[in-house]
Amino acid sequence: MIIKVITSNPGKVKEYKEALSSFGIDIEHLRIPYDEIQTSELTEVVRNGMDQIKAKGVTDFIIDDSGIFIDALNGFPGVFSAYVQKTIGNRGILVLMNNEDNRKANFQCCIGCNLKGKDIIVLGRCDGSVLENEKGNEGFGYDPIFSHDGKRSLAEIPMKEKNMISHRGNAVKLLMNEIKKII
Ligand code: ITT
Repeated sequence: MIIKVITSNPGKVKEYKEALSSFGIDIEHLRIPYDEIQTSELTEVVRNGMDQIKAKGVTDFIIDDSGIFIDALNGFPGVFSAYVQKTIGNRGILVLMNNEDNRKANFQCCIGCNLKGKDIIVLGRCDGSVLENEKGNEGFGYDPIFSHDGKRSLAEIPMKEKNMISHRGNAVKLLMNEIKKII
């Protein structure tokens, strides 16, 4: 089975390729632009994005909207994570977190999957913390400043290991439970 992964983010493509191959699913990467509506819910962004893509006649695909939610910043940047990464980046987040004792944060990944005429939406989560400094060269985006175990950043662990514990890896597990019901 082949599923189209629609994203502008090459880091996500690599992770889906690895995570889905263990379930015998191949991916085809497509870049199809769609608007991300302004809302506080990742699931709403995904639901609306799926409708836009289906309206173009595309089927059997995955889209993914993810974000980091930092407790001390009342969940910021959350759904604005892409914009914040592009503007102030990881360094800017570390500045906002300067002298902050509560480093708790969670990463969330919402996958919208259209398969065999059905829509599936799942939300995976990874709890952890914002590190004091950027660490590691693996991964992408916020990986150098987010840690799931309080020690290593997600950019310091191999992708296979990241997929075992990450928001995206957890979302893929939930997705596969649903896919098994329809194939
Ligand atoms: P698409 O919407 O085209 O898929 P994007 O990079 O804009 O790509 P998101 O809006 O989902 O994707 O991502 C929000 C931000 O969070 C963006 O800066 C990503 O690089 C970052 N991000 C997403 N998943 C991540 C992960 O697993 N680890 C670290 N950063 C991540």
